[in-house]
Amino acid sequence: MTIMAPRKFGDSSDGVVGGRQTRFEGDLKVTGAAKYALEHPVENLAHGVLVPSTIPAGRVVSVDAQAALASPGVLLVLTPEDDFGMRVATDWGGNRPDEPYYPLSREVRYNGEPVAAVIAESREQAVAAAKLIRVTYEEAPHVASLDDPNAGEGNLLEHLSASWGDAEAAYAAAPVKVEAEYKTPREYHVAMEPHGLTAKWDGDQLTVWEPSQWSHGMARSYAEWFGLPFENVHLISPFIGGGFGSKGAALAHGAVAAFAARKLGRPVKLALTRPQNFTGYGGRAATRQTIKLGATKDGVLQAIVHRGASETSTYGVWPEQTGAATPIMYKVENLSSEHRVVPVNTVTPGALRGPGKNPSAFGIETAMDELAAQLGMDPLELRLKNYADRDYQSGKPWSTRRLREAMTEGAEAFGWSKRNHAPRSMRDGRTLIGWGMACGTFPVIQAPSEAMIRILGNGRVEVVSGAIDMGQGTYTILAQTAAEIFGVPVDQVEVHLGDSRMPGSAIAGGSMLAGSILGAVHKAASAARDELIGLALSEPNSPLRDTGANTLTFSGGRVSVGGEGPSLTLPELMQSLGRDVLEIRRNTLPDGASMEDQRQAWTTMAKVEGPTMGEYSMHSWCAHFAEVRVDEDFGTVRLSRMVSAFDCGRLYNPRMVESQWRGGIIMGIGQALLEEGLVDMRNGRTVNNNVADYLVPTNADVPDIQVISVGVPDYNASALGGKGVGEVGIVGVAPAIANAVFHATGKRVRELPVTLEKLI
Ligand code: MCN
Ligand code: MOS
Repeated sequence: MTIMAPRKFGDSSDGVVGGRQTRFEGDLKVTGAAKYALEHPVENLAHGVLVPSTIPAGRVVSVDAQAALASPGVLLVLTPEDDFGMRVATDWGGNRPDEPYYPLSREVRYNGEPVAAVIAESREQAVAAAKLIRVTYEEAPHVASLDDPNAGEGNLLEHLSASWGDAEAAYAAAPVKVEAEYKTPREYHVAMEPHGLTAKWDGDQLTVWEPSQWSHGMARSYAEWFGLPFENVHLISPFIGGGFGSKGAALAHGAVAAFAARKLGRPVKLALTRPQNFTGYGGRAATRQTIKLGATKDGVLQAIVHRGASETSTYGVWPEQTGAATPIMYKVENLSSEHRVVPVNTVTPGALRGPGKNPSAFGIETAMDELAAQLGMDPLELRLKNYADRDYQSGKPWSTRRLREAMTEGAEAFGWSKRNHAPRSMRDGRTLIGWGMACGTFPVIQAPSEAMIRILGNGRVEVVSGAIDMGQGTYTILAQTAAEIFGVPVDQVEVHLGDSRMPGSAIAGGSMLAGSILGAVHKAASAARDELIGLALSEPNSPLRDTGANTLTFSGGRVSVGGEGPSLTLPELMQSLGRDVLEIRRNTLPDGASMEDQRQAWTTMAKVEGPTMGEYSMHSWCAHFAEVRVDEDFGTVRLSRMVSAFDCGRLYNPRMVESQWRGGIIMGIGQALLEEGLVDMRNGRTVNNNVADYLVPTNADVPDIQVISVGVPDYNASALGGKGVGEVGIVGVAPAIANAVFHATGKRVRELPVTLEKLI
């Protein structure tokens, strides 16, 4: 499908990098023309549904499928008995065990794990038949959650520990101390578009229409499962209805659908039900952490001691790093931070917007508020007093850190100076008013990417990349970049994304895509422009040939010598050059990178670089200011105002960025006040596994949110000077709101979400 620019363009100055161009694919989405994975029309479809386990631990003894097989329309029932002939694949590439893979497991490791699947002529028939499947289990003892008395202390992850100075001794000697435990529950992505796919085989070629945050990485996993060359898998994902971390990897239901399609010789569509979305991919792990802060009487931090833990599954390790933000927020000479993972009977938890940094910020940013309260000090002043002049963990200087500006400009816009710092000091009748603040951060992650630019004879400029737009604005910023380089309006650009057969790209994850892919598109487009200039100045039929110029200007849709003399539109230039198409492909790997380097770069995480790989320590930063209104009698909390200031470097499109920040903040509101996966301790099931009972913020829960940019371009962070935007918005929101609730009520809630029963 061709992705066209919106019909309305706003200002022409919007169509360049840094402009406020409206969403490029917006028309297609609001008119329904955009096709999401499960809407893709495929002939002769069969429909699959999963049968989830109903016990949390044990094994499948037998599956009685007789009644299901006799049910109308049923084509196939799959059970752990089947010989799948598949091999284990990896999520991120790298070494994998040479072992068979059973997407339907005989071992049951969590409640909801798929143990059978039914494929039928229609979805309704498959659903009806699935209810007739009888599974006999041998149940084993289980550990339901982090709160289970049998959960234990878990396993220390050395590589996530940080330590310098002598934190325990400095804490013991500090005249002012705070110590507290903070907890966050399981949280879920609840993207509007649920998980699901259609898989179709043509001989040994597999096509998969599936929402994806990483077309190349997921295609590689499918190839690994079936022992195919990467090229044989074609994963198509032009539109995604939200991923938030849940759509970066190929999952068991994808394996079941692809296997069934091959076995039946028919395309198979398999959609997870909303409850199955809670177990198809893990949500954010529940965490707990203890923080001890030692300070002088005038509020100079002496020590931070941090001990954290998060849930993982019994078969995989996903650390939700409670110490991810702790070591880099403040200047401190003595720090010790440790993180443990505690295996329980859950699906392996996973990435959810701002993994690690998010619960980590809840800990350290609430603890700082507690310290400020104990000192009788303004929490803003406490933070400024302990401002980290460098990264004390890596010892490296910041590339850019405008957190001071974020704090002061955010405070100014919020009116923070009018705050009476005593708790319960502000009210409006029976409504207590509280003002709270907290900071947040997210690392700059970099990865190589590739892009292709095609200039057609009719003057249209095409940008082609396997990169993903799940709503962040990838289409828009790529169109702006190409429009700027060729000096054409955005409606002369087409963008093609979301396809594993297109040039390779960084994952739409870790807030790394924009910086990575823009670098590649900028490089390819600049190279294409240079090529055009060379041809225009040398080809015999080019009207620009005898100008004697050594370069040309692309502006206002025309190519000229610095705006003087003869000028041509792109179609005129292409015609004079006798060219129907000019195609240039470039990547951001070092020159001369081998094919193997390229394969690794696009299909694995091998070439991803963290925030301190180079000379500097690079991160996005933010400061949130929240106002809550708490009903004194009922304990209900309403967020009434929010001001957040960010340093994300240069903004490629402030309109998209503001939407990303607000989106992150809104998820943070949910985390602060509503979201909580409730585990039934008897059977390890997440009870509220649907969008009626798992509460996320609605419009009525979201007040006016003012967002402010204080960033400056950071050319260490990316080729065009931007830092990550997609995740930092959520980080620090929950502690800002919980700190506001403390200010309103005098009651400290250390366990999210802040619900009324915790206040009364
Ligand atoms: N941007 C910009 N200037 C910058 C950086 C980014 O204009 N300096 C804008 C661009 O519009 C870009 C967007 O912000 O498309 C996000 O860029 P970036 O921070 O690089 O993040 P990614 O493109 O890698 O997107 C992933 C990120 C993550 S990890 C999650 S989780 C998340 C998020 O984006 N999930 C989202 N934002 C989401 N937004 C929507 N609508 N849906 C999701 O599932
Ligand atoms: Mo985002 S949680 O890294 O997809």
